[in-house]
Amino acid sequence: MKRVVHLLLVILSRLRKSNSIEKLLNNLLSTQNMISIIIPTYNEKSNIRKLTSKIDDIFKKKKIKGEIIFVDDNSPDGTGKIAESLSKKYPVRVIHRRKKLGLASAVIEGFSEAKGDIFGVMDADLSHPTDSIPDMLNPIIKGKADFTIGSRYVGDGDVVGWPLSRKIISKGATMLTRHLTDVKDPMSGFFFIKKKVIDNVYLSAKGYKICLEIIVKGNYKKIKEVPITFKDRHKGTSKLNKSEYINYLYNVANLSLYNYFRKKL
Ligand SMILES: Nc1nc2c(ncn2[C@@H]2O[C@H](COP(=O)(O)OP(=O)(O)OP(=O)(O)O)[C@@H](O)[C@H]2O)c(=O)[nH]1
Ligand SMILES: [Mg+2]
Repeated sequence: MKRVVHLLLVILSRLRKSNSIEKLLNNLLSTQNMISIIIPTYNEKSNIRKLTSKIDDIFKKKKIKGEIIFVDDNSPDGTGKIAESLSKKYPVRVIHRRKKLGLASAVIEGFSEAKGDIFGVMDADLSHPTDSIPDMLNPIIKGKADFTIGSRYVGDGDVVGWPLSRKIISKGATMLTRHLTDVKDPMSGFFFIKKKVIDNVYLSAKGYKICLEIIVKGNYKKIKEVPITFKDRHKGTSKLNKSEYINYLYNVANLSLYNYFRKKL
């Protein structure tokens, strides 16, 4: 018995010396219900101030412990510097990358730096309604879903300001995912997940539609789509180009193969 007690004391004193217990406790306290919102940016200087202040308002109003992580790809318009200056006033961190490396890889890099236990992703161009953040977080916090998606295609969800051609392309691209998921808006760029949804999940970091990849590969029991009104960007220019459409087709093909072989195994 004496020996066991002695052994325990030795282990405890070692742990204390290495600060492991404190670190463990600190980690548990600091990450409890903390929300990390990842926002990829490329040339969004006219949008990020307003976006940050709107998200911060929500954090304060709803007493959310949250952080915003901008992942900027060395935007020529100086978005990175502005984001850095916002970090003095708001709970903002900035990841600066050396060049334009793509939206999906920016989000993945944001995930790897995030401190929260719930991760959110949204665009910087004010297309996604910050007012919907609480509605998207609630089901996750209450344990009713592990994954919520801001959806243009359920209930009162809507798109404002898109020309007919863009609507048709979006609907067509969504139809191509029907064999992969029942989610009505799997191409949404606005979603929240519990951290564990992507634990040990390899995300390819290619292309534009990271939400679809997480739907196919993630660890979750329940997804909930929350209706949102998506507004086309007012300021800045779109980064969506022809090569992204081709990339998208390539990604859907890849995910289809992934799904096929997973079911076979
Ligand atoms: N870090 C990083 N962010 C990007 C990159 N491409 C796009 N983004 C950001 O990703 C988000 C979505 O890009 P958007 O250009 O708005 O794409 P979209 O919403 O499909 O198209 P529009 O709203 O019509 O412009 C925005 O916040 C962009 O600034 C990139 O290569 N790197
Ligand atoms: Mg946009």
